[in-house]
Amino acid sequence: MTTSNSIAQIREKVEAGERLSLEDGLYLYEPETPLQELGELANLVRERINGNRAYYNINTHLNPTNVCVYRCIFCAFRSDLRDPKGYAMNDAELIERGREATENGCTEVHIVGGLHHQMPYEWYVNIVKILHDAFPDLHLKAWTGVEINWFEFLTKRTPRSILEEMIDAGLGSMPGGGAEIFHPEVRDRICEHKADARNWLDIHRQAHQLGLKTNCTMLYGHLENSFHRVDHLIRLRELQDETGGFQTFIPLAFHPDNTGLDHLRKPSALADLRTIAVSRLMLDNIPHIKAYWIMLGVGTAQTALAYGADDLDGTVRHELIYHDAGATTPEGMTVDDIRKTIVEAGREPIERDTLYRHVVRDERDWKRWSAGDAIETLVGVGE
Ligand code: V47
Repeated sequence: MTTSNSIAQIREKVEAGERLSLEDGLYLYEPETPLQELGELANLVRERINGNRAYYNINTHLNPTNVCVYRCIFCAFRSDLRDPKGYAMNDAELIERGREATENGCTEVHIVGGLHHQMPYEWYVNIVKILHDAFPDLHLKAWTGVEINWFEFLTKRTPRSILEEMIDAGLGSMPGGGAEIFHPEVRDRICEHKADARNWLDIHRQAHQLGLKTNCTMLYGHLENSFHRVDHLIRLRELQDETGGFQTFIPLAFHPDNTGLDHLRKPSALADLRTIAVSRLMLDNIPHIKAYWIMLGVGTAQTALAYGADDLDGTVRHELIYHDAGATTPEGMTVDDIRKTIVEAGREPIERDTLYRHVVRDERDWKRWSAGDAIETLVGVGE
């Protein structure tokens, strides 16, 4: 791999489909590297892989508890065990959320939460099992690598056997959270106690070997520098070379409110676009880059569709992690809103399920949900 020191050299590599090096990534992160041209290159790769399509899904978040043994410095969502803000859902509450999700046309429930001091491993298995048994058509995208690592601690079992049991219970795939920044210079300062890079990557490796698709993330805009970010991207790229199991990369912009880092400012829109574009160029083997509108704001996420992103995530209900940290975006978007956002960006809106199969449904359904009604009909999956 040769190293480039001009955008023209990087353009040549990108046009030839050549892989970018660590040094190329660092160059792209330099403030002097023109964002406009970087965006053009990322857009070229984006269109090569995903054409003019821009994906969204109809989904909801479910955070079964916010009580957490860990104290990650960037997290505003967690609660101490005895804090009045702490909660843990019971079975009836979980089922009610599943019912609400199906009534609103959701194809996916995104389940992550705290690592509760008192809940046994069986409590987490039961969450997947009762939702899957009651709503078998809902795809359950659940548990980050950090949670699986906690279950290892609770059970003294291997991640493989835990993942196998979760799959039997109804787990459909894994979200990408908990990756933060892999490099120990940063990880040890923001979340020293939880799963390290090796643990996180190994859990995703094993999930992929068991046939589960997973996502991956990077939390940026706190104590890290561009070397830590590019190093993070390359570690993900290496695992993807090995397994091919990552579907989507989601760069997560740090929101400082109510966190231990509230003296920091959240990344600017231009910094967000640069990270999206660098990610698209460095991660040449991960098919999708998600501009998570909840975190970026609708305007930046919409712009990101021209800077390498091809997915906006979903309609999203009940998001807490970002809203506790000061996100001012709405707590959900209607299908109508999300489709208009995509069309306005000159892209073709495609509803997908969690595994990126196209969902074909009657337009009247989502028009009705957009007007706030519940529905009865549902979903066919096409290619
Ligand atoms: O791991 C926590 C991040 C992640 C803050 O896989 C914060 O499709 C910013 O991973 N400011 C959880 N970020 C969310 C996540 C995710 C989101 C959307 C889609 C998918 C997917 C995954 O949120 C955590 C952490 O990296 N986070 N606190 C904060 N104050």
